[in-house]
Amino acid sequence: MIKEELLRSMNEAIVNGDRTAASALAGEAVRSGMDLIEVIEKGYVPGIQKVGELWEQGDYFLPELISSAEAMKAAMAVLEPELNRQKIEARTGGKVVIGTVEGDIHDIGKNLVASMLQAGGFEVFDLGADVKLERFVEKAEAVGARIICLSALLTTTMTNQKRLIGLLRDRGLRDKYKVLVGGAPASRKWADEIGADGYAENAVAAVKLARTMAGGD
Ligand code: B12
Repeated sequence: MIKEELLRSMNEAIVNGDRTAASALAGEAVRSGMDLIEVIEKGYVPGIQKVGELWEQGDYFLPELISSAEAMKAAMAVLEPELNRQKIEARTGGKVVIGTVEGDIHDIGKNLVASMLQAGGFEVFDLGADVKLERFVEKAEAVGARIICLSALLTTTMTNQKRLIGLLRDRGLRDKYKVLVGGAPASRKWADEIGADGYAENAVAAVKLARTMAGGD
């Protein structure tokens, strides 16, 4: 299959919630030596974005969303080991603790950011989704991370990004960590408002931002 066709098929596999096709196409991309960042950003991510639009228009319901989310995970399960193997840039950027905040189970975007950070040379400690705020701090302290990445997809849970910053401040740890926030409802304005160190709108931008943070102040 030519590249454009492959990217389009990836997109469709996610929209159709077809796990088998999603992972088979990912396998094909790996075998043919495609740029896997491009595969994720131009093949799979537009698919899940389209699913979001269909849900917003009332054309998709929860079962479709779940199938699409699973198809996305199936593709990432194939791509991730290869991304890690390639270590897109073999320089270690330091340690990052990442998770989706308490009360929020959305993890597709967070997983993408974690994979890209890992591929970008960071040592990533992924706490998963619906993570208690305490755990972010405990883990960061335990492993000696410099960066904490908080994902939130709900307007009701994004306030936990703010609470985490408050928690660090209360413990006298605020200056020890760079706190990066993201997820659909977050924005640069929100990051400024809550005193976060940075915001990025997608996984590629998140890696760039983390590099800047790791490199200096
Ligand atoms: C898939 C999906 C689900 C799946 C999640 C599966 C999974 N394992 O993640 C399921 C079906 C389980 C689900 C459940 C729910 N969902 Co939902 N879901 C979505 C949907 C369609 C797509 C989200 C997604 O994966 N996007 C694709 C990824 C790639 O994008 P992303 O997450 O934004 O991540 C990118 C960037 O934001 C950024 N990023 C992400 N995290 C971070 C972190 C950092 C530090 C940085 C720098 C960057 C960064 O990089 C990522 C990669 O490029 C959105 C619609 C939408 N427009 O977002 C609704 C949406 C988020 N869900 C919504 C709702 C309401 C719910 C439910 C409450 C529904 C219900 N009634 O039960 C539950 C939530 C339960 C809970 N407690 O969490 C609403 C939220 C509304 C709001 N304003 O709060 C949305 C917006 C849909 C809508 N318009 O109504 N959902």
